[in-house]
Amino acid sequence: MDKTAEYLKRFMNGVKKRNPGEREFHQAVSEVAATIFPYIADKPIYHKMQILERMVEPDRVVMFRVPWTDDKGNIRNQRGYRVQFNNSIGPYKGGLRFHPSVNLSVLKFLGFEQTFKNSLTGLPMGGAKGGSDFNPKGKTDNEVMRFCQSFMIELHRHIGEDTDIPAGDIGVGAREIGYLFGQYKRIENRFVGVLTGKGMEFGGSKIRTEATGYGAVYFMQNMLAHTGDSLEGKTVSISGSGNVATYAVEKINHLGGKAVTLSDSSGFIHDPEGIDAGKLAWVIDLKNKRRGRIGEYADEYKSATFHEGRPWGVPCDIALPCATQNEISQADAETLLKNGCMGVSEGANMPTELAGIDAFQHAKILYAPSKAANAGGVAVSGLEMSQNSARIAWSEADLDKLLKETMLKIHDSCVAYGQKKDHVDYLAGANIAGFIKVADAMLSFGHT
Ligand code: NDP
Ligand code: 2IT
Repeated sequence: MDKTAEYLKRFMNGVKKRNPGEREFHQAVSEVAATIFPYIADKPIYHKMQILERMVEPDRVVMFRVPWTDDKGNIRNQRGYRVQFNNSIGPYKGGLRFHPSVNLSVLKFLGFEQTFKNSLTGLPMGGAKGGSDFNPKGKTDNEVMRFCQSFMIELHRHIGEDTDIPAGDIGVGAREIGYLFGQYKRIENRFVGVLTGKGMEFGGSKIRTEATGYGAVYFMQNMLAHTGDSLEGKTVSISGSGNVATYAVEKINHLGGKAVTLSDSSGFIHDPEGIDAGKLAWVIDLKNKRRGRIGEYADEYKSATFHEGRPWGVPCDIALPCATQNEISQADAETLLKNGCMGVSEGANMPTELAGIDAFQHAKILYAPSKAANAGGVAVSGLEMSQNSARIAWSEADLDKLLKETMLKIHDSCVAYGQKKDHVDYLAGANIAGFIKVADAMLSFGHT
């Protein structure tokens, strides 16, 4: 084993020992460390100052009880979290996830990834993530409101417009952000941009709702353009049917591709005729208002069929995983490749298992890791913060232009650090480009 491989192995053993049982966190660190160790092999200052060792330790983890009362009058208890991972380049920034699968490992992987992602955007934002094991599914609006209010009673002491600015993620959309913001404002008696993803009436930004899905498609468009290709006429398989997935479909349609799948935790629909604007509006209403299951699409549109499982067996040119972590296994990746998939842009965070990533990398397809591909969401969150601080509101056209420019800049940073002899390694490029800014800021601070 060479020296770099040996350091990497020792480092990962240490991470596993210090964070027992945190499978998702180990996975995220391992993916990053495998590309950073070779990069810093000839840069002793990063070793001497223990930069990577310090980067894998969150600045702070807050865990708290969230009691709330359901509509029947029963007292219920959830666990709330905020993982403030790294504020070297700006205030903590990252979403809140409400899902029964939320635990410390999941939020630490998300906060760690967020630190690199936010660095890639070029904006001054540190990394954080939070949330709860609360399940909004099947709850009434009043129950969700009472939960959000109780969650904010504790969270408010740890956040602030220059300290930590949460936003949405799985299970936290416009409704939840409204309840959370209303409670913060009431407790603090201050109207500030402490959350992003706000409604337009109270300081939200144009394009923020669309930004993650649009950005993941812009990133794919940039990778294709780099090889002289485009999205025109491409068949695209998409997972999820929430915020990221639906706006990815919209942008695929704008750019001449054909989106043929959507999914949720009950299964996926396949519509070979394509999910056009009318069908998409129906899905958005189903998910945001009626809060139904994706299978209902196949009852409404006879061109579609519903299936259990994930959509990766449907032949496609491009795959956009936009649901959740580890939704593409090694076997799924091999199926995609066998069916001719030439590009993957990760709308979700860490949707591909490590062995699946290896399969994509080995095949040298256009593979965009989540921290680069889905950075458009937090980038527009950063622009929402700027607008709030300046008390102004930019136009949709200006913000879409800034989003496009940001995704192109991130693409070009990945190329700058990931160019290999005959292809671009976007994974290494994203990790190294994200690492440098945070690491160099940490060097400036000494051992803080
Ligand atoms: P939403 O809550 O709007 O939608 C989530 C979608 O994924 C739903 O269709 C949901 O199905 C599905 N899903 C969630 N968990 C699972 C699971 N365990 N198995 C199968 N399907 C699942 O979330 P978002 O669209 O906001 O987030 C999707 C992904 O994108 C996440 O990985 C998130 O971290 C990432 N992301 C989000 C950003 C944002 O701005 N919102 C920014 C960057 C990344 P069901 O309803 O059945 O649970
Ligand atoms: O994973 C993510 O980047 C998000 N959920 C968005 C974070 C944000 O602060 O907008």
